[in-house]
Amino acid sequence: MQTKAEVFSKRRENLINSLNENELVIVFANEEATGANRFLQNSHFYYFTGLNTPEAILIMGKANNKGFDEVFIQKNIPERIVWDGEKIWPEQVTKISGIDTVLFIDDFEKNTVFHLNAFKKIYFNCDLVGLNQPLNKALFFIKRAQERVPHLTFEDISNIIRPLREIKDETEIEAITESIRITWEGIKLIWQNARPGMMEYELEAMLHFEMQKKGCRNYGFVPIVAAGKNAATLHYVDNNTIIEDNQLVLLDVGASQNNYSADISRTFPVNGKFTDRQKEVYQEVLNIQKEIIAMVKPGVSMGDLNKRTRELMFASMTKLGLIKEESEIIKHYMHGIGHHLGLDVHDIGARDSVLKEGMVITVEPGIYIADEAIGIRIEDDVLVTADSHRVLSAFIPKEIDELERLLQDHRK
Ligand SMILES: [Mn+2]
Repeated sequence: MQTKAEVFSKRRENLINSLNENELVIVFANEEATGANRFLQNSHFYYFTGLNTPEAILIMGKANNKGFDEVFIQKNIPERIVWDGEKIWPEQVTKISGIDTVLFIDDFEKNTVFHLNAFKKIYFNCDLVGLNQPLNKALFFIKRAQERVPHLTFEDISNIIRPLREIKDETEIEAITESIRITWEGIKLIWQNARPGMMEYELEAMLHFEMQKKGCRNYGFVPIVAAGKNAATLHYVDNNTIIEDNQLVLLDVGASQNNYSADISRTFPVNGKFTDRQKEVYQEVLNIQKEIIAMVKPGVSMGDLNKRTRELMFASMTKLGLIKEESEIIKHYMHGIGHHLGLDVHDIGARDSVLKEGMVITVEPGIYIADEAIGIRIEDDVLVTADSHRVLSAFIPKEIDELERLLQDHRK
């Protein structure tokens, strides 16, 4: 069994091996949280260090055919400890990340200009900032570095980090699965306790309760709890409408434990029983979802999955009396079949990737009929294995009879 520090060290080694001579990578951690927000780490920074430490900076590079890495962290100021608590100490950083050279942020800029002068190309991570917004720390640093060392070229880190991050290792698959388990506990509580007349946010509170109970502090994304026609608005997150009898509720939810996110959608009748029409539409979505999941294996592309989904959608929508022409599919299904999942809910990885062993993707077809107040999406998280796939969320029920039985057991 590898220790965690060995896992993170291996990831840095892999990245360094992919560098050319005289290339440097600078990965900025996220800045300290402000206001009512809780700190969330930058995914690239976490991937290479395992550190949930704000304001830190990781450097990796290759020079004279040798790789090196070092990390800069904030210093503990004795008078501040009583206010803010202790910041992480260098020994802890080494223990978690496996990085031996731990320096302080205060020394970053004066150290780094010498570094920079010896390199040709710098890869860096930073969030896009609007032209009318102030520069963030990363951009501010790059601007000054460019002025002082004009021979440098800068490139976003995405292209070199994508091939690494899109293939998940054991630790990552376990972390995603743990987030899925917690999400399932939340969905289960909702299924047991949802009743007509409740507000959507009451259901959201149940998910949150289960998450907090497991020590999981963050959502992977703002949860969608959408009743009736709200479910036909794809990014509905108000969650503040009353749920009427006979309505379906669409849940698109995901906990994020240990920085890894789950992403699960389930749709259920609030009173425990589908109407005939709801059942008919649900079954079409479920059949499509199962057929697409069955295709998942190395060598198949996301494009293939999308293409097949459209063919199946056309057949289903025609059968349901919704459309006559293929061009009308977009009226009732307007998103892609899925995306990569990992540290980020829409994880790094191309939307047209050719699947490889170790990738984790979502499969999430939906049919949305605003006029009938029906919006159905069924989403599972799927790992691509050596010659096939494994549905990581397979334990979350989705068959109509299983769902109705489960719902009705709690409504007697
Ligand atoms: Mn999704």
